[in-house]
Amino acid sequence: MNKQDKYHGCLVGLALGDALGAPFEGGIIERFLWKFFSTTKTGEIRYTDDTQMTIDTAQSLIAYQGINQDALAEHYSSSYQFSRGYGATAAKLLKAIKKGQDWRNLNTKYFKDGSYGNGAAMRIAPVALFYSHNSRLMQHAIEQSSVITHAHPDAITGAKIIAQAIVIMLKDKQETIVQQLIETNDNEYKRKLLQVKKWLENTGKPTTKEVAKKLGNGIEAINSTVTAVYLALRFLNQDFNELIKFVQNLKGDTDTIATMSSAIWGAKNGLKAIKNPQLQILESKQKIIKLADALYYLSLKSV
Ligand code: AR6
Ligand code: MG
Repeated sequence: MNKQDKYHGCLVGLALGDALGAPFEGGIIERFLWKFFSTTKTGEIRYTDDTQMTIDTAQSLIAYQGINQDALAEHYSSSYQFSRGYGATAAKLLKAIKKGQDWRNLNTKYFKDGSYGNGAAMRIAPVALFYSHNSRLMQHAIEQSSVITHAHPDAITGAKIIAQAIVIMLKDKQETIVQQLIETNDNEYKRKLLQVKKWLENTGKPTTKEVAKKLGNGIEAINSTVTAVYLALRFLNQDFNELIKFVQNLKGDTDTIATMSSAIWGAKNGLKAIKNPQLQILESKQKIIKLADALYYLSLKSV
């Protein structure tokens, strides 16, 4: 499989999953509100904060050849737009940075231990792509990029799980992925990963309700990152659209679960495997492909 196509599949898959999951997110109010923001003026399907922050992460990584925390904080805040559907606390924090405050004074201001939302995990794919050949540097970069908005250990662990899953998908041997994740995690994350192992080993297919109940479908990293890993693995050898259909029916934080699971699925199968008519009308598709290209070439430097 062409490695560069896997990079395309990861980032473009992520954006497409986000745009396709967004209309199904949350309750009646969120779904109603998204109708006003779901397309661009030229009729493309719009992505949410997940993809915007992923693009920000990629651009900053490319510009600085690594994580420059202050520049990244600045980048995240200058891209903030209400219409992308940012998490409530993340929105407050980014607006405060825009007004000139230091992220170091904000990331534990609203919650003592920081946010445990899935906002760090949803934007982590470029870090995985950039550092795919150096796990030690990747772990450090994940911590540095996450802590700007998500200081809580659960949020950082969730980002590490998604990044690790993407890196494994870029390589040839994926059979041991769940075992590797189980070995590198503990507590509630480990418990959920053991559930994933059990489900993948049995032939039974849990329903959306069972998945939401056992793994979660919420905005918290602990209730969405393992879910995304499970769904990416369950649908890994199936059509991309089957994965999306399942996530759309999962309820809860559908756009972010679709974002994270699509990034993992795309890193395994590549962009050429994504057969969905909406791909032709995805906002900023060419720009995202170019970012994936730049990350691909930069990652080769560190081999
Ligand atoms: N204690 C209590 N509540 C918390 C805590 C905490 N430590 N951390 C987070 N929350 P936020 P995100 C609650 O704002 O993670 C969007 O749709 C709190 O109600 O950091 O960037 C994104 O696309 C807080 O407002 O956002 C994601 O799908 C909320 O969790 C999703 O929202 C979200 O945390 C989360 O994005
Ligand atoms: Mg979201």
